[in-house]
Parts: sequence; C-alpha cells; structure tokens
Amino acid sequence: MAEDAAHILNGPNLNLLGAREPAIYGTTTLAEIEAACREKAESLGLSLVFRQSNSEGELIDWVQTARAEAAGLIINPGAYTHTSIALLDALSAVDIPVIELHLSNIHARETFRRHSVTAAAASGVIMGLGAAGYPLALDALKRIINKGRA
Ligand code: CA2
Repeated sequence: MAEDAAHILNGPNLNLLGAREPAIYGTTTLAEIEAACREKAESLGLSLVFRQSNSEGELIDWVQTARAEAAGLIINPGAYTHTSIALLDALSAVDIPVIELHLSNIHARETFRRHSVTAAAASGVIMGLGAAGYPLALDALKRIINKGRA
C-alpha cells in the first residue's frame, strides 16, 4: 500500500529564512527545515511534498493539489495569513486535516499580524516555536490522520 502523503506549503519570503531577521525567525534555512521534515516524515511513515512560493495563486493551486493527493496539509501562509480570503476559501474546500504553522508567535508581534484570516480553516495552529514547529506539526498531523481512521 502507498504511504500517506503530507504536503507542507510555505508562503512568501520564507525562502529568505536564515539569511535575514534571525532575531524573529531564527538562523535555520528553509532547506534545513525541509531536511528535518523529511527525516520526521520518514519516521512517521509519511511521504512528503515540501514547497515554497511567493505567489498567492501558486499556493492556492498547491492547496487544491493537496486536496486531491494528500492525507494532510501543513501550511505557513506567510503574510497571506493576514490578508488572503482566496487562500481561506481554498483551505475551506479541503476535507483533509490542515495545520497552520508560524515560526513566530504572531500574537506577540505587530497588531496587523495578530489576526489570521486563514486559521479558520485549520484543525489547529502551531506558532512561536521556530523551525522546531515543523516536525511537531508533522507529529500532530499524523495523529489527526490516524484518529480520523480509528
Ligand atoms: O511567523 C511566521 O512564520 C510568519 O508566517 C512569517 C511571515 C510573516 O509575514 C507572518 O506574519 C508570520 C514572514 C516570513 C518572512 O520571512 C523572512 C525571513 C527572513 C527575512 C525576511 C523575511
């Protein structure tokens, strides 16, 4: 039987991780986060699709791909978190578990970051734990997938 697939989507500017703003986002690069996620996914028996885009439309296309192909979705929508009703609509159409993830604690930051438009479509949100949040999100996703089958 084929492994369940987890899809991890990363939004705008997350390709810059590690290069700038280390006080907020840490020093780990997105490539290093991907490597940690691959290791974690393998230990959980999940296959992994890991993607980043600066384009809202591409992220929406990838949410729709996950809807058709994945057992669960983790998304760090970047700044689209705070603005994108289109991404919310795409996530709302998904009937697999969705976890929203943020490196920083958005509630401890500027007022405009304290509201997530997209979190309404998520089963849960992990934030403020830096790069460590990604493997934790995979753990949580696996539990939710298994619970849905029990
Ligand atoms: O905390 C998070 O994970 C965020 O989703 C990151 C977004 C931000 O707009 C959200 O409010 C919270 C920004 C990611 C940009 O990352 C950079 C990394 C290095 C240098 C510049 C930006």
